[in-house]
Amino acid sequence: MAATDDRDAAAIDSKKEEEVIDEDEDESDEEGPSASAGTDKKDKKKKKKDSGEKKSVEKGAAAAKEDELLQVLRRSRVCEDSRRNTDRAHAFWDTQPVPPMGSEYSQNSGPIEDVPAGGIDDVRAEPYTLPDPFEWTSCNVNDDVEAKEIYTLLNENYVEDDDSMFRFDYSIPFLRWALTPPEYLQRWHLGVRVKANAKLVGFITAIPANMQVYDPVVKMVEINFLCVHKKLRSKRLAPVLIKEITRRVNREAIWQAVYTAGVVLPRPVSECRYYHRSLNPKKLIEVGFSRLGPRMTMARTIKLYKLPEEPQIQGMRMMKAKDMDQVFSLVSSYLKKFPLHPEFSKDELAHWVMPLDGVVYSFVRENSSGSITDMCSFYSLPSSVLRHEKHDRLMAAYSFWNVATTVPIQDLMYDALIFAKQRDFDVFNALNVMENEQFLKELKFGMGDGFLQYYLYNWKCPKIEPSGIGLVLL
Ligand code: MYA
Repeated sequence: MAATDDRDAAAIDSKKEEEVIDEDEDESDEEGPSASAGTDKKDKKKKKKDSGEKKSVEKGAAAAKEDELLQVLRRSRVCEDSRRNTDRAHAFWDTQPVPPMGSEYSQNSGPIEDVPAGGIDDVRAEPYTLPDPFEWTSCNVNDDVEAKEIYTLLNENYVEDDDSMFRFDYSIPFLRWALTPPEYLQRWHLGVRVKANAKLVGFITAIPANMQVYDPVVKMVEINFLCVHKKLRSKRLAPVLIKEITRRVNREAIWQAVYTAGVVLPRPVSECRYYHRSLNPKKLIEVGFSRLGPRMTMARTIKLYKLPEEPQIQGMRMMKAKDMDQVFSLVSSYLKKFPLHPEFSKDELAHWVMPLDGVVYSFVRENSSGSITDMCSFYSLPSSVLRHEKHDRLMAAYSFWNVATTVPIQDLMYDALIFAKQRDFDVFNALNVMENEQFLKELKFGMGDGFLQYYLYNWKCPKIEPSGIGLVLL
């Protein structure tokens, strides 16, 4: 967090650096004219290419095959491997203020590293050094062209399931919403571009958030959307992105962060699981998201997951702006019972829960005297279905903020499923966080194979059970 030297930051050894440059040139060739600014190295490369074309085609084919195989091996089971192999060394993470993997959970809470004596003046002022072909950029998600660049990078390179059947497909309106809560900073939407052609190949973001962890409320950031282009993987670019975002956050006198990941790193504060409720079982089975159960026919499966057309609780309706004051008191007081939860301002909560078509959906129960007594919400995060002849998108709703005070939470979430089905979602996903265990079984959620680890940066505290997590990151 505080000043470290540059060699450490760009921990890309010279051999690796060359590989990155080569990759970049391959990349540039693909990208057309702006990339053709000739260098000596490139000219030599071209001559070599012409003279041994046939040989290199054969070699190329072999290399491509090898590459393909490597891709298959590399992509396979990243999350599962990381869970099985928890005592491996972490060249980067072992240098960071996070608890080591096998260590006891701390019984008290507090920072792992103190704020440097000189405060932000002790935080280096200049960005970390990237390998030569690359440069930093602060992305403007409100600009249509830049938003599309972020969208494309993520759409083609972001999180996949362990079997590479699905990849998150965050929409542009969703990315705008996720990255622009009150007091967001554009310089925390950090990108890496190839200098030669300006292609965006790396990304990581921070947004501000006040988090209560056990007792203290700590000013933190939420880190999300860490992504390195597939062609630049395993070259230690991710640690440089993480260090640079840490520097930019530290420069604003913020020293803690919260983030989630499917992979196991040093060291989760909580380990949660995904559960899935089929809304469109036929499509889910067709795309391989779920399987037909033993002794089940398609017709019986469809019947099993059938839902009423309309919500069942009297007074349930879509949330409106005029509900905001009451929703704020409802959600703020509810979240207090969880050892880890955000402390929202009213503006922040309004940003996160006011309905935005295609992005976030919120519903409230209004009683006969006009009081809002219950609320539920979910956000829309489709996935691309990879290499499928019939379907290319899976519409997934993700459980967000839910508070039941006058009905059992099972009833409230039953209505959430109905609202999601009405809007053509194929599946409703929920983590086993907050009080979700109370409705998962009864509402026919199936346990997924995905885990989600919650992490705190530069904060030690006792381990938190999933039911103590009052936070959903996007
Ligand atoms: S989670 C979503 C992460 N993104 C994806 O899974 C998308 C698809 N994958 C990729 O784009 C790449 O594989 C990524 C790694 C970019 C993930 N979180 O460059 P490398 C460590 C943290 O050679 P690559 C999300 O967005 C890995 O253990 N570290 O690897 C939250 C190794 O370190 P070590 C990760 O595969 C992000 C090193 O990186 C992750 O080319 C929170 C290898 O680097 C991961 N998900 O690129 C970030 N995956 O040797 C932390 C791998 O030590 C924020 N690694 O094991 C920390 C707080 C910062 C702010 C603090 C402010 C105070």
